[in-house]
Amino acid sequence: MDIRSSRRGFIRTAGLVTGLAAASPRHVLSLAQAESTADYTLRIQASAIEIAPKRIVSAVTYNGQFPGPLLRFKEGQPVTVDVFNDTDTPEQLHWHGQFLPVDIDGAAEEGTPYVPAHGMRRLNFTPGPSGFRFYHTHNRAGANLSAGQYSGQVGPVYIEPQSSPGNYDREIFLTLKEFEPGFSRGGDMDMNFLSPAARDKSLESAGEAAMKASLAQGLPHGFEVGYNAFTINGLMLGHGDPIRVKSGERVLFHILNGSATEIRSLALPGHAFEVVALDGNPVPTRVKVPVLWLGTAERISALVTMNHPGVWILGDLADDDRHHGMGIVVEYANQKSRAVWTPPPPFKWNYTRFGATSTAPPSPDETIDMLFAKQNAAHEGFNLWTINGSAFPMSASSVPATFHLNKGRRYRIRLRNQSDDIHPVHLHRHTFELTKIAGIPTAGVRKDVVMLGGYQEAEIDFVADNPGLTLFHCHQQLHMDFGFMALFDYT
Ligand SMILES: [Cu+2]
Repeated sequence: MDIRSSRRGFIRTAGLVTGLAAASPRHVLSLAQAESTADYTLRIQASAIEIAPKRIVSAVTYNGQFPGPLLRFKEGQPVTVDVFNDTDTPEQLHWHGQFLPVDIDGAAEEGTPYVPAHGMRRLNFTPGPSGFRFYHTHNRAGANLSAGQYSGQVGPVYIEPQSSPGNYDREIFLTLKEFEPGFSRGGDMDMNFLSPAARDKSLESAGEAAMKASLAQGLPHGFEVGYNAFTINGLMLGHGDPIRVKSGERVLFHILNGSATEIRSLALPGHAFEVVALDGNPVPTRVKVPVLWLGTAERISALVTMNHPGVWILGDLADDDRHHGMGIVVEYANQKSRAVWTPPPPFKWNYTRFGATSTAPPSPDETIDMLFAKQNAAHEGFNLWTINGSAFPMSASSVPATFHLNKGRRYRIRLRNQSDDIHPVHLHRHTFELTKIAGIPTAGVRKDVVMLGGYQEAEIDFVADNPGLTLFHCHQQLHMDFGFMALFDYT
């Protein structure tokens, strides 16, 4: 998927395609400009994607492929990206994990202009910070399971640092993503993988009481989303080429959870992942782990030394999801057996392992409290989500900011989860530092998404250094679309 080597060829090809599509003079003008200087061209279009032989799904994609093309930028070097929208729906393209101005960032709530239906936007910006980022649609989907991130609008970004990122033989990008979504009334999946596991008793009793009261009124459980097809780089396990490796090779995997709603895990039998970066940011302590866990929109960069020859399944721990496609074969040279899966040893995912061992974070100038709560099935059968008692309005009109920042100050957000769901919460246009996870202090792990466990607390710190409206939300599409969002502004 690395298109850097053929970038000129790629742009020429895109030019040919746009030439064919240019039906009106308005398009011809903008397309002529586009061909002259854009570094990359992305076309949002409805496409058929073959995720396994004769298993073809319809999805809105970037450039007709899933995932979208890998975009390689250089930190601090300005780029031009042309985004064409061939669909009937105005679109938002969000540059997840970058420090960009609001007119580029890609969120209507912040005021980014839409890429108009059958129109285009030319984006000029300076990429950063370096590391593994991604781009995806920021449209609301609501009850429409072909919209928003349920579609195929996800692609990786790698921003090369000004200094060398380290020693490995090659890089492989993997995007994890489900297709064929459907609604269910199922209860929540038991995901007991986070450590520390300590639950806050007051959050738990309040959340349980609210759920009991709702069920006592005769309401069913709110809708959840499930999937029939699971893919890595758009292919179900067993289809497409395996990852071919040689004994002794050091492979740097850049793994993106591109799911709209799901938390994913990965293991490679007989191998360890040395985690070098979380959400694209180098970790203070590199740790070897047998399993990776990624909430929606999280990224992990991990080195694997290929020292266990055979043919293996790099796959999700959930048997059902793996059997429905969530995996990819890793094949050593001169090995031709059937791909083998063996479950990894019991393991809990703990962000604080990757933290700094001897330093403490600076004290914040101010602390912001956020309490997250669920109103079961309260909105046309969907769960409604509130932050400090308020659900973000679902209207298209602009909404005033709830939280106010002063430039240069360091803020701590105390996240408290009064529900039993795990929420991968995301802050736009800034990086935050994890400072406490379920009561355990930590420092030095810098991220833009963090999974907040059911009935748990966490603290994240950030410096207000990028003025403009800034969106905060749960990255689970079903949660963000039904209230779980808030805006920060700068005063
Ligand atoms: Cu959530």
